[in-house]
Amino acid sequence: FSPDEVTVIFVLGGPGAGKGTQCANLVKDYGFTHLSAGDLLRAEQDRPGSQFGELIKDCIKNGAIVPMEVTVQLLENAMTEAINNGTNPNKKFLIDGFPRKMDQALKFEEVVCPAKFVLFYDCPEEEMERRLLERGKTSGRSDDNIQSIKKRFRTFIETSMPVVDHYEKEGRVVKITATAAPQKVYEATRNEIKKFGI
Ligand code: UP5
Ligand code: MG
Repeated sequence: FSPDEVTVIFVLGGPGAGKGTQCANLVKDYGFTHLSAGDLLRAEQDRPGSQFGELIKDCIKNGAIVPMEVTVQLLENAMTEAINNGTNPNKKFLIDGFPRKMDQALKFEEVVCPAKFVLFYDCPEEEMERRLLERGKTSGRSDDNIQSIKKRFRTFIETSMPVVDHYEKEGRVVKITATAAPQKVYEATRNEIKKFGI
């Protein structure tokens, strides 16, 4: 596909900020295809014969970032598939939880396409921690435990916030406070993206 026929919005925010929850809402009302980088990595980790299984497993448990080549390729494949199988005739994508390191951001916008803007869900750590520990009771995610959560927070502050700051300087960030109930956060999201003609 060519970069000018697709619309990409990056959806960023700390672990447990509510990226996946809000993307699900946006899919229903706007016909986006939702691609969560974390979900794609978890699927690749479990794919029999994957050469990256162990690496991904290790990174996720430790809240570390998987080398960008792996993630960019998974995203590009998923975009191509959604376009080719006809599930996404509008070629509109929400890329959730990516880019979370500067090298990924530059690479993706160079080799795949630039993002229209960045939705950034801002949530205090104590609230994210509460949500993740609650979800951890049933999620089965290897990183929903207090040790992994602390590591994820650290990676977010040290490595991923600089990406948000980079886009902020370019005037491409739509910041949404993510502490209220999901429906309230969604209303705020709708109001903000309206300004971009979406
Ligand atoms: N919840 C949601 N919104 C709420 C609200 N407003 N009020 C109260 N509760 C709310 O929500 C989390 C929980 O909170 C849920 O139980 C939800 O019901 C509740 P969710 O919508 O799932 O939040 P989200 O921000 O999507 O949280 P997630 O845990 O998915 O965030 P992460 O960014 O940590 O996870 P991700 O899957 O993106 O990445 C996992 C790992 O993969 C990374 O740590 C990293 O190791 C690896 N990775 C890479 O290496 N590279 C990448 O590019 C991407 C990921
Ligand atoms: Mg998520």
